[in-house]
Amino acid sequence: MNTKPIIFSGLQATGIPTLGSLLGAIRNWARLTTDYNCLYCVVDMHSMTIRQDPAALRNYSRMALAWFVALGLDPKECTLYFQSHVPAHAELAWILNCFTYVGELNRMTQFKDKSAKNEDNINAGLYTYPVLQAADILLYQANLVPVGEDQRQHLELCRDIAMRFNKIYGDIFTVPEAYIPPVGAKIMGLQNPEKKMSKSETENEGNLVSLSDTDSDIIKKFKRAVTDSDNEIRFAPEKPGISNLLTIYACATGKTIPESEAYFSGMGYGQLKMGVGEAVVAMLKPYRDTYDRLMADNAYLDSVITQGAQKARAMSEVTLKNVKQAIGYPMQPE
Ligand code: AQP
Repeated sequence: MNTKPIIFSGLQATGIPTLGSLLGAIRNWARLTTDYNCLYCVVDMHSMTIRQDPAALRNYSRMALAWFVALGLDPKECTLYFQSHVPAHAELAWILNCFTYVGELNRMTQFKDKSAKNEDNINAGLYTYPVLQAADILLYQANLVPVGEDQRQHLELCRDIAMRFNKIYGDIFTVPEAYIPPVGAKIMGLQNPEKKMSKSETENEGNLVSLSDTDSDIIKKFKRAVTDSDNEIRFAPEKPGISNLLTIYACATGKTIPESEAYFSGMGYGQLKMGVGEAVVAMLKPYRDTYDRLMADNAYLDSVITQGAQKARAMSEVTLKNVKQAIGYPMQPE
């Protein structure tokens, strides 16, 4: 039996992952696989909160899973799976909906942001998204949830739901902690460094770096990145564009922010942008080669998907059974 502490995290299959999700989340996931029992999930059920083209959703889901493996998540060391392959997520989400207050959901900033972006489709799923996310995490008794800064509020809600439930029914759920990386927790857009880099932000293509961009696209996007007018390479809140470039450089090279500032000291913005672009291209190269190889190997990917679903189902059923018993559902016939 695996007695290591448990980690759960997920990624939406709404497009090709960005440099933001790589640096803010997936790269950290890979670092945690030796010390933790990790479950990493393509959260295709969450993707339904925004209208999806069925073929594209299926395709993006498979691509996301291939990226997981290419970015260093070894399916022998962790559980990689699709959320929709494990029905317990939806079953627990319904129950947790009944332990979540409308007032709490009204305060979620992501709901407000996403409703503003999708005025013609403000559906109930978008509203209760954080409850499904809580179910994702609590189902596996996760101790730690590595996420970007944008998910902090949802994690707090998940903890509140778990504590509320435990207070009524006893210690059913582990109350999870967020793991938010000290550097890279919020990679900002290259054109709008005041806002997080998001894969669905497609109006201005230069704003995001997608993991499948070509080397020359990446360099071009960095060359056009928004900076400021004082020509001083320094990490500071009043310099969001420069701070974002320094953060990306630090994450891509493994240097600290002060080391990155020192490296570019005395250089101009043009050299900074070029230096960051080249560092990102160099970092992505080996990952991309592996990704291409994996996408060509259907049999291998299918086996990862099947085994991941089996492992996740077995783990999820233990908690779900305890929950059903605790709340008073009639015993299931065997
Ligand atoms: N820009 C970012 N900086 C740091 N971390 C990020 N994450 C996402 N973008 C950044 C983290 O990556 C994990 C997976 O996120 P996701 O793709 O499931 O969902 P998201 O946060 O909604 O990402 P997007 O790109 O903004 O998706 P759309 O556009 O579909 O809404 C999470 O841990 C997230 O914090």
